[in-house]
Amino acid sequence: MKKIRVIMMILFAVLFITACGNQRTEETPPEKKESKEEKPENTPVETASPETDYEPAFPEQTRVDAVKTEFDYKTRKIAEGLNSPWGIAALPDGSFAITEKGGTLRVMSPNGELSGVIAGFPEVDSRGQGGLLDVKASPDFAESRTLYFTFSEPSDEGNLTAAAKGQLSENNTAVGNFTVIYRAMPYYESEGHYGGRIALDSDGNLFISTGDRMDAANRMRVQELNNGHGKVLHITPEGQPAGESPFDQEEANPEIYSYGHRNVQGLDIHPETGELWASEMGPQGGDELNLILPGKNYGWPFVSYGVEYGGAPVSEGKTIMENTEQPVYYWDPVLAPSGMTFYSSDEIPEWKNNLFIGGLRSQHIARIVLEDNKVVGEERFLESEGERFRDVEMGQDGALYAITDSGMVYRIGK
Ligand SMILES: [Ca+2]
Repeated sequence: MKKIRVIMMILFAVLFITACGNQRTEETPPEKKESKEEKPENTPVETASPETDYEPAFPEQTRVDAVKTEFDYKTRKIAEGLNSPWGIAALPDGSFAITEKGGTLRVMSPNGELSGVIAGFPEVDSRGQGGLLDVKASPDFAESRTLYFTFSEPSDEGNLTAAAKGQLSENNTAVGNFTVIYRAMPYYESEGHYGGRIALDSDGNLFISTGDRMDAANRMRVQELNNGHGKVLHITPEGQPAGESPFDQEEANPEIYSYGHRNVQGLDIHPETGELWASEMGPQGGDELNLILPGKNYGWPFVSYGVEYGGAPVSEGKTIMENTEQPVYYWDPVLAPSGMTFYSSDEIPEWKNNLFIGGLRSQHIARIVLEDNKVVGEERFLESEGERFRDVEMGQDGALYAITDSGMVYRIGK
């Protein structure tokens, strides 16, 4: 009996202390905390109402449970003053090449020191969403100094997404031998939806994304295989088709790898499976994460989880259609996903093979945890900074480096 009384007293004491604790939290206004502490597990990171009534095709396709990084990582701003940076590429010595939309390049040292402005590129059409876009280092960069670029190329007949290569001088002051290797024909007069991301496969060939060029009048081109709009293209360093066409059609351009894309702004290869993944800007709602397989149709403009700006349905308002691929994941409201990278380092083990995607409108970096090609967790980084994250890259040191439209570089890592 005595024992039971003691246990009862301890229980009362615990209850009393807990109640006092609760009282205190109710009275004290909640502190502004980083989102990683705010969001409990087993609820999605997204709490805003969706912009559409569409239902996902499978439960893990949107608003999966939040996850929280346990590792004690640090975030800091390491550089500022870039002029509308668009693409950041890790170089083998730990430094980075960073494009500026207006048509210039900078090199940043591992600790954030910026080189002078590297000019001398051909004219780019930097109106609207155009400009000098992505940059990637060739696998043999240490010897060849070759960088690949995408840019919006102007002409009398409109503009287009072009891919090029050039050699960065040893002293990081110039890019020589600048050569256009591919043009996503035809020219079209528009200031938007260029796509423009580059990913390199294990053979050193390039995947290049292109967009639908923004006008509804041009949209159907993305469903046709005789042009370069709204595609993922697969080309050699010389700009030739890389391998056999996945399409059994005479009229299909042999460099087309996949089609039916609205505006792919992020591309990277999964470090273990070697498969290509893409982030794609949707309209209002319906931003997509896609696993890109050769010869597949990603549905735009027939299917979308978003609606037109203003709320009208896209095409017939369908989210599922035969012979089109479902996104692995979608965001509604939009993330406005831009550049992205898989995390392949051992430095922060719990991030291994996770995807980090820069968000423009959402103003955060999304961490996406994948298992068997399904999304099983989402986390937000740098949510309180109020920045549009244009591209994310993993450095040689296993930290993440993100560029913002306002010209800053953030480092997230040990
Ligand atoms: Ca799609």
